[in-house]
Amino acid sequence: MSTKVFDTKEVQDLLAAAANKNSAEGDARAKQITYRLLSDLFRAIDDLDMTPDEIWAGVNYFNKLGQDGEAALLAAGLGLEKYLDIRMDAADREADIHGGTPRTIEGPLYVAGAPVRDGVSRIDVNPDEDAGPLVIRGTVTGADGKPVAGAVVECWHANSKGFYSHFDPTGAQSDFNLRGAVKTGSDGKYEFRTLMPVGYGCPPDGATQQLLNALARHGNRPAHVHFFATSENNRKLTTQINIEGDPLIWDDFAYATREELVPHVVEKTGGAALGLKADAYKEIEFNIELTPLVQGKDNQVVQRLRASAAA
Ligand code: MBD
Ligand code: FE
Repeated sequence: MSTKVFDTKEVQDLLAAAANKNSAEGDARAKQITYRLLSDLFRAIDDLDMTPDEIWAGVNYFNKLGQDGEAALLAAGLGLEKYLDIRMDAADREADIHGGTPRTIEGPLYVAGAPVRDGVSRIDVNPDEDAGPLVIRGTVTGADGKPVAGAVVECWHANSKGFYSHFDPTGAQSDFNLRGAVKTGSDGKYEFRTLMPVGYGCPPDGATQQLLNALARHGNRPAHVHFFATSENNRKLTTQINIEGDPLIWDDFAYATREELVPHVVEKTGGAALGLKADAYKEIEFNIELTPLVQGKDNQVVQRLRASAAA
């Protein structure tokens, strides 16, 4: 069908009515966004001559996406979450904010409420035969290069099957396994004693993987560890590191890799004295440089629905 109806009065009136554009009531921002997104969709339907069958397939896809609880997973997989990072990076440059450890996406699997320890936390609660011991440690510094005392570094990552506690379909993990929080002392140092993660893969029967299949894309991430770093006088940092050597580092379905976020993995011995499960272990030094508040405010605190639990 080559007929175009988008620009007709009938369609334009329909859009305005659907978004209640000409009323003073309602949430002005919700109306603005609804009107714009619906307009863009209507225009795309016309331009691409989308069929009713395609539209209903799409509508039903949203139902499955919700049933599967995967809307935030799809947001990561379609680059929407990365796009927000690109915009925040650009906003920082525009505000002349430079330096600091680069941000990268939070992803959908954070759980609030991990117990906060002083300086060091051992976070492998459950044994994991296939995972070797890993120490991740570093110093939190401010823009002045000095250690930040009282910073809270949180981390969370997958086990050797690529599953996260609280979201593990096998039910094998205890609450807060491989999730922790450490408060820095005056030296700014933090340390997590844990086990080496393996990369995540989207649920094979889920809505996200279904769309990725249609696009001939995979739904896998390289092995990685997530971080939040918060402190009173700096902006919150949301970031991740990748495990050096993972073949998917530059083929992440969620586009979270950044060159500065692939620290070296160093082979060490002396794990027994640290209480690790083997004497030989791997160590990653990941120093975290925070950026100052903007006019006294942290403009990096993102509100989104997050799981939480009591430790
Ligand atoms: C993850 O572990 C993750 O970090 C992202 C972004 C998406 C899915 C699973
Ligand atoms: Fe993750």
